[in-house]
Amino acid sequence: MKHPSGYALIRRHLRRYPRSLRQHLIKELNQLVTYEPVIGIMGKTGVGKSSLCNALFRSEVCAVNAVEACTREPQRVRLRFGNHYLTLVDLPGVGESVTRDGEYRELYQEQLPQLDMVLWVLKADDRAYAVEEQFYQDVFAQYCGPRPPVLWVLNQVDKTEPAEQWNWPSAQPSALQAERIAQKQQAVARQLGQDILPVSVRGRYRLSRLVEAMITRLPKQARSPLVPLLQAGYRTQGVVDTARSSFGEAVVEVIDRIIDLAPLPQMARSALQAVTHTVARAARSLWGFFFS
Ligand SMILES: Nc1nc2c(ncn2[C@@H]2O[C@H](COP(=O)(O)OP(=O)(O)OP(=O)(O)O)[C@@H](O)[C@H]2O)c(=O)[nH]1
Ligand SMILES: [Mg+2]
Repeated sequence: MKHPSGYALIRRHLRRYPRSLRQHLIKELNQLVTYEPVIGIMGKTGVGKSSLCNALFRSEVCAVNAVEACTREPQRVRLRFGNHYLTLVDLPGVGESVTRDGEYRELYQEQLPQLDMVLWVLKADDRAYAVEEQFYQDVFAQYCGPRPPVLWVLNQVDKTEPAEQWNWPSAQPSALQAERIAQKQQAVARQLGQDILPVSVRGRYRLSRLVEAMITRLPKQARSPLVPLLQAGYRTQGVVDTARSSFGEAVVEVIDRIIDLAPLPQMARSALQAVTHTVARAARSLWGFFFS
C-alpha cells in the first residue's frame, strides 16, 4: 500500500489549492503515475529484438527464435509490474519484399502516433544496411505527423572479428574488436544519417548505456513509468535521477496548465504559482513511493 501514503503527502502539499483545483490536480498526477509507455521495436528477423526485450525488461516477454521469422504483424505485448504497465509493439516490415511498402505505409501511419519511442535494431555482422535505409526512407520518413524518437541499436557486436577475442566474463571486446566496432558504428551512422548505439545482448555489453539513452529520449511523462519495468541492473542511479527530475518537470507542467485554465483572480493565480516549486519538490521526493 505505497500509493495512499504518497498521495496523502501530496494532498497535504496541495492544501492551499481550492478544492476543485486540487481534485483536478490529483487526477492529473495520478495519470502521470499510471502512464503506460508504448515502445515500438523494429528490425529484420534475427537481429535480436526479442532477446533485447527479454534482457531489458522484467518479465519474459517475447518468444526468441533461432531460425525462422515469427513476427509478421504488429504484436503487442503488455508487461506488468505492480501497478505499472509497458506495451511493446513488435512492428513488422523491415527486410520484407519492397513491393509491400505501400501496405506498411498504412500500417505505420496508424501505429506511429501511438508510440512513445521506437527501438530500431540492426545486426553488426550484416554487411550492408540498404534494406533498413530504404524502409526508413520509404515508410518511416513518409509518415507525416509528429514522429516518435527512434533509437538505433547495433546489436551482436560480440560477433565482430576476431570474434573469438570477445571477453565474455568481463563483457568486453578486445582492443582490436573495439576499434572495429567504432569503425562499424561510424559507417552505419553515416549510411543512415543517424547515430547508432553498439550493444551486445548476449554479451551484456552497453545495455546500461542503451537504457540511459532510452530514458533521455522518451517523452517526459513516459520516463518514470518505464523504470519499474526495467531489470534491476538497468535501474541505475543515472536512470533514476533522470526519471525523477523529469517527473518533477512533468508535475510542474501539469500544475501550470491547471492554474492557467482555472478561472482565478490574478492574485490567487500568482499565489498558487509561487508554491508550484514546493509541490514539484514534494513530487520528486515521493518518486520512490510511486515508481519503485
Ligand atoms: N551472438 C549474439 N547472438 C545474439 C545476440 N542477440 C540475439 N542473438 C541471437 O540471435 C538469434 C535471434 O534472436 P531473436 O531475439 O529471436 O531475434 P528477433 O529479432 O526477435 O527475430 P524475429 O522475432 O524473427 O524477428 C537468437 O539465436 C539469439 O540468441 C547478441 O548480442 N549476440
Ligand atoms: Mg522476435
